[in-house]
Formats: sequence, C-alpha cells, structure tokens
Amino acid sequence: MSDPRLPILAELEKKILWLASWTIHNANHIRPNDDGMKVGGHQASSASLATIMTALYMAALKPQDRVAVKPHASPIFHAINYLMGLQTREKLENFRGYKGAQSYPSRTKDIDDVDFSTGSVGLGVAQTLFSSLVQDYVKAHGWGGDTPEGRMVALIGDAELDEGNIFEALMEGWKHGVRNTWWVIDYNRQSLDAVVREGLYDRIEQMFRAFGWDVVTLKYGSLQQAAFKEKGGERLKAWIDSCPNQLYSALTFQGGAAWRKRLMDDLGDQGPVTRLIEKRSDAELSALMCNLGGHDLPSLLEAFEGITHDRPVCFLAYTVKGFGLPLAGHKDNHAGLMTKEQMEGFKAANKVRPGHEWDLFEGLALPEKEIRAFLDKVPFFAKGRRRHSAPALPVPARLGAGIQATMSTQAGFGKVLDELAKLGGPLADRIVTTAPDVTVSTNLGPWVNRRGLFARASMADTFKDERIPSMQKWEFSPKGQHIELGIAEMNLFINLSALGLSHSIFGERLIPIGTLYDPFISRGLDALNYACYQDARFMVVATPAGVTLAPEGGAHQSIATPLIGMSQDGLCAFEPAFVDELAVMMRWSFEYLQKDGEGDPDERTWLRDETGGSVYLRLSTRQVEQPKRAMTPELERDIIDGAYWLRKPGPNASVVIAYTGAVAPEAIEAVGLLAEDRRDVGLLAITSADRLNAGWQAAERARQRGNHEATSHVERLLGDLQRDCGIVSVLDGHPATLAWLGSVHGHRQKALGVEHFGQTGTVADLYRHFGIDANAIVHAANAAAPGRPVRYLKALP
Ligand SMILES: Cc1ncc(C[n+]2csc(CCOP(=O)(O)OP(=O)(O)O)c2C)c(N)n1
Ligand SMILES: [Mg+2]
Repeated sequence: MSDPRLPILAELEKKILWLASWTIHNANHIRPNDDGMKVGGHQASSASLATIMTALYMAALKPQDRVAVKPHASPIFHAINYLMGLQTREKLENFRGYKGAQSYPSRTKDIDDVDFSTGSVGLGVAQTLFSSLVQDYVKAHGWGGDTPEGRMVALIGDAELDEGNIFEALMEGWKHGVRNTWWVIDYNRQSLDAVVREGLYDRIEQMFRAFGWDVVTLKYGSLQQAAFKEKGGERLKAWIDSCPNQLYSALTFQGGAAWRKRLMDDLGDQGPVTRLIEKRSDAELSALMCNLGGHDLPSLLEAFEGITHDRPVCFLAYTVKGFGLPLAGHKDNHAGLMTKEQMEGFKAANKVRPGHEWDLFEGLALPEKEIRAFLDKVPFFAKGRRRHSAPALPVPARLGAGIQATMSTQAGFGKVLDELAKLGGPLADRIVTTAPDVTVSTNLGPWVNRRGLFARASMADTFKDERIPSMQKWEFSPKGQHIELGIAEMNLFINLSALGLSHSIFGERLIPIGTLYDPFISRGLDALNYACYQDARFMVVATPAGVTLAPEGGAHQSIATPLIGMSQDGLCAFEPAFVDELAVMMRWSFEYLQKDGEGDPDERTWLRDETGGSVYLRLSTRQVEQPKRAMTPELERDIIDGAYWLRKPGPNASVVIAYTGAVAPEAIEAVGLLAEDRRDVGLLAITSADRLNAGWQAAERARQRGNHEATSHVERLLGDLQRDCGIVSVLDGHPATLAWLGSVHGHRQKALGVEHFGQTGTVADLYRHFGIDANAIVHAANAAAPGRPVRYLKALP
C-alpha cells in the first residue's frame, strides 16, 4: 500500500522549492554581475536538496535529531521554517540583506532553529560526527534525562567531500565508535566550477565502508525502477549506468526532446526500448530521466525510515543540481539565477498568482485544511524549539595553583587543573579535556591521572595491570573526563565546537578545555573560527609558544598567534607571564565561558563581557622565577582587564617598558639596567593585548557616538605619562601585537618582537638573535626616549 503521506509531501516539496526559489529571485542583495544582472544565491544547489530535505524535515526526522545543512541550501532551510511559522516573510524578503535571513544557515544570526551553522564547506559535516560523540559523552555520564538519542545528520555536497577535514573526522569517529550519525550526500555530480570526476561514487562507498559505515545508495527513483521492469527496461538501466556525468547533466539541462533524440540514437531498436521511449511525452521522458533516488520521496522515506540501528550511515543520494528549474544540470548553474521570463514560467507552473508569492497554500492541489493538519503534526517540529540552555556552574572564588619559586605557565596550567580535580565539585565534574595526541606534553597528565579517559566501553591500562612503572594512568571508562584525539588539529577544534555547544544542543553544560602546541592553531584555524562563529564555548590552551620553545626547533615556533588571539572574534586571548596571573585568568574564564547575557559594556573597560565567549591561553614552557606577592582584588581585576604596572612609572618617566608573556625576565632586567640612568622607568605587564586593545577601540567608538567620558583601561594606564615619554613593547610574537600602544595617547614607541622563522638554539641565543633580550630592549628605550644615552649597551648583533 502506498504511503498516505506521499501526496502531501509531494505538494510540500513543490512549495518548498517554490519558496526557496522565490526568496532568491526576489532578494535585492544578490551580487550583480558585470552586465548588471543578478547572479548567485544558489538556486541550483538549493533545488538539488529540495526533495531530500522535504523527506527529512517533514517526515523522517525526530525532535531530538540535529542537522547541519549544506551552506548553499540555506534558502530551502529557511523556506521549510517559513512554512512551519518559524521564519518571517520580512526576513526572507531581506534574504542576504542587513539582518535578513542568512545566505548560509547561522546559529547566531538566523532566527529559525539552525542546529549547526555551516558556510566553510566540510566543517558542518564533521561537527555532526563530533556532536554525536558529545551526545555519547553526555549520556555515559548519566546526564540528559530520558531524552532519546538523536541522529546527527549532515547534508553534504558531493564536492564538499574534497575537504580533508571530513576524512580526518571519519578516522576519529571510527576510533571512538561513532554512532547515530547520518551523512546524506547530495550526489549531483556538480561542484561550483564543474562536473565531478566519473566513478566518484565508488570511491565514496569504499571509503565509508572502510571506516565501518553502512552505505545506502539511492540511485534510481521509483519511476525509473518501474520503467526498468518494462520490456526493454534493462537496456535503459544499462544506458543510465554507463552514461558519463557530463552528458547526463547536459541532457538534463536540454530536456525531454534532447533525451529522446539521444536515447533513440543510442538505444532505438524498433522494438521494446523504442516503445518504452515513444510511449512517453517529452515531459514524461524528462521526468523519468531526472527521477533519481534523491528526488524520489518514496525511496527517500523508505531509506531514512528503514534505519532501525544506531550505526553510522552514509546515504549516497543521486540528485540533479537545479532540479525542477530551468537551470537543471547546466555546468555553470552554481551562480545561475532564473531570468525574469523563466521565473514567470515557473510561477505559472506552480499556479502562483502575482502578489501571492508568499502565500503558504497558494497553488497547492490539496485543501489548506488538510495540509495545515499535516504540518501541525510534523514530528521534527512537534516539541517546539530545539535550542536548550543549562544553568551556569558555580566557580570557586580562587583556584589553587601550587606555585613554586620557579616554574612555567604550562606547568602552572597542569597544576591548576590537578588541584581542581582533587578539589572536586560541580565545575570539576563538568570539565572535559581533549587534546590531539599532546595530552602529556601539554601538562594534562595529572588531570587525566585523576579523572581518566573517556570511552563508552571501559578499557584497562595494560601497563598498570602488568605493574610496569609509568607516570601516566591510561584508563578508559564511560566516566572518564578526557577525550583523547588523534593528531589532527581540525578535529580538536571541531570537537571543542561540539563540546562547547552541549548546553544548547543537549541541555547539559560542559566546560571543554583543549590543548595543543601554539603553532598548530594555524592548522585548525578555520575550524577554530567556525567554532567561534557558532558561539561554542571552550578554553583552548596553546603551549609551548613562540621562539621560547627554543631547542625544539624552528618548525614549532609560532609568530602570528598573538595576532590571531587579538583578531579572532568570539575568542578572548590572554598570555600570562606568571602562574598567579594564570590562575586568575582561568577562574575568570570558567565564568566567562558560561555567560550569555546582554547589556551594555562595562564602563570601566568598555568590554562586553556579559555576552561571554571562548578563551585562548598562550602559555610557555620557560621556567621563570615567580613573584612573591599577595593577589589583591585590584591586581586580579587588572590582570583580567589586560594590564597592570609591575613597576609604576614616576611622574618624570622618560620611558616605559611594556611586555607580554615569557619575556618578563628580560623586561625586568632591562628596567633594572635603565634605572641606573633614567628616573622613574615604568614596567607595564600586559596580560591580554586582546582585551586591552578591544577596550580602547570600544571606548573610542563610544566617544564618537557622543559619550565623551568613555575611557578604557589602557587609556587610564598610559594617561599620566608625559607627552615625550617613550614606550618600548616586547613579546615573543609578532611586534604588531603591541605596536599600537603608542597611538593611545601619541607616545613615541619602539615595538620589539619576532618576525622571522626558524632559528634554533637556547632561549638566550634566540632572544638575542630576534632582538627581544634585555640589551635590545635597552637599545630601543634609548632610541624611543629623549635624554642622555644609557650605559650598559652592548652592540646589537
Ligand atoms: C572551505 C570553502 N571553500 C570554498 C567554498 C566555496 N564553495 C561554496 S559551494 C562550492 C561548491 C560545492 O559543490 P558541492 O559540494 O558539490 O555542492 P553543490 O553546489 O553541488 O550543491 C564551493 C567551492 C566554501 N564555501 N568553503
Ligand atoms: Mg555537487
């Protein structure tokens, strides 16, 4: 018996395709090409997924499922939500415009429930896999109540599979026994520029099977399956199977008459095949040839609803790019838009009267009442919004760090976590750490020893059982709190992205902390940006950093990361010099990660901390003598605001030294040397160039808007310096990070830092080589500040 939902679903599919196409056509914000014509908007890419998304959203999905939609199918997504009353006409009319519906589904900017943002192809795909692992993590820890397990679904373009991060994710998923993950490949055999290689399906299939996935191929729609059963049908099937992608696309574009000519030329036998072809009109023949599995509702429903296990599944769904539109199949259709005339024809075909383009039930063959009744019961939307929240966990007033006379910030990080693990409590229990094969070398070892590694099934540590002495316990259990990853940094950031959305996706708060070597931030940078873009909340701890890791060699040195820390939206960057600062930063961060408030910026800093965000800590392995000091509330506040005077300049200061991070001893030494010849030299400890700069920018904007009183932290700090006082800034990173300090009040500045790759040697060798040692600082001070030359200058190398 035929599925009673099919007639309504077919109507809805038509409506969804219409609304998406109209949204694009109607939008004023599509970029004009050189002829002044509008292009772009992804009409063809959207159409390709219209049937699949209808089957999923309107029938197969459950409320607990979550979806990452191929970025350029956003108009279909918005159309579905509009149909369900979750998107507004106003936003669709303003598609791609200021505050309109987004070109690519966006969790933060769209009003409809985008489960996972997409845009940079490949990342949303991997996000579903990691989100599924997070679901396992949450369930294994006994959280999440009795909500059934959801399927994490990605709708993927076939050319999207070129992105390497997808394969990295597959490998990681295999290691962790990923479940409940569905990847639906929109196999339209077209990318942006071209038609994809022949035989790609075969590679895809073998690859997924190699990683333990089920593969369901949806190649022939039900019309085709029926035709194959007719006399001569076998030969038609053989022809389809051997038809090159380019030709299939070209004929699809040309339509029924072209199909007829080509099929008759190739297959005409004046017998059964000829009859099979001839008994169909051009339109019917075209419909038959475009009736691929991915455009066949009965096949799609059967495939999706037939899955009763939790193994990961790849659906390889054959589709037509531009399905149902005059652009169908044309290799240049990626940015193609229907002409006015084509749109008029499409409108007429959909029985939409002028002025009724946005009417939900316009032109549909079934009664509105019947369709409304169906929409009211669509399972996926039945439980209301899919966004959850979770209360913020309390954070202890102080974090212990077991500070020793001499230690590194990296060791301090390990210590803070170790103390937290020991202390226990709700925060410690919700922390989940993760690292790409650098757990031990980034000092997560003590934490992992106490809290264990996560796996759904327990695994003993054989070394321990065999009584072989080792510093590291490596025990896996469902209660473990560390997710060990392979080396791929992309996976680290997407895992952080998934963990950092747990409160919103699964309603359970996690505090994710990921560690990696600082230079490899660049390896995962797009995924980091992606995680921030969808407002995932996590702490990334990057260590070791800069050239200070000296003998480890040039390949592992990082130069640009402080600038990344400053410029990455959604990420607040700190670089401590001392462990007591780090403990303050981590404590503050645990609260900051959990905030999602609104409100005006703080008038002291001009930072908008109530909104919360993620945090990046750039740490070092350099052993540094720790200051013996009491942590006062004022000092705490200044550390978080981004800077404090380690030595306050006197009223006659001719120069101040501003430093960040591991070069603190050099800055302190330089100030000592300078003090012999200059009075009142100041030493500014910059704990966050990012926050200091952001506050300054924000205060400036506030002043431009008429708030003349607005003053930021850095403006106050430097406000008492005399007009001709010089500033020397220094850090183990790109000098531009701090080079703006002189512009705050117009002081002359010399900015020291690292600009070149790759020397190896001792810290002293390298600091001398790059000009960030005490001698270089003194030289720069001499050049920046008026007055007599300072003594103790050695020649610069
Ligand atoms: C990382 C990244 N690189 C490039 C692009 C630009 N881009 C958008 S869609 C596309 C082609 C996608 O082809 P496919 O995945 O087959 O989807 P289809 O257009 O066929 O629907 C490209 C190159 C992007 N969005 N992200
Ligand atoms: Mg494609």
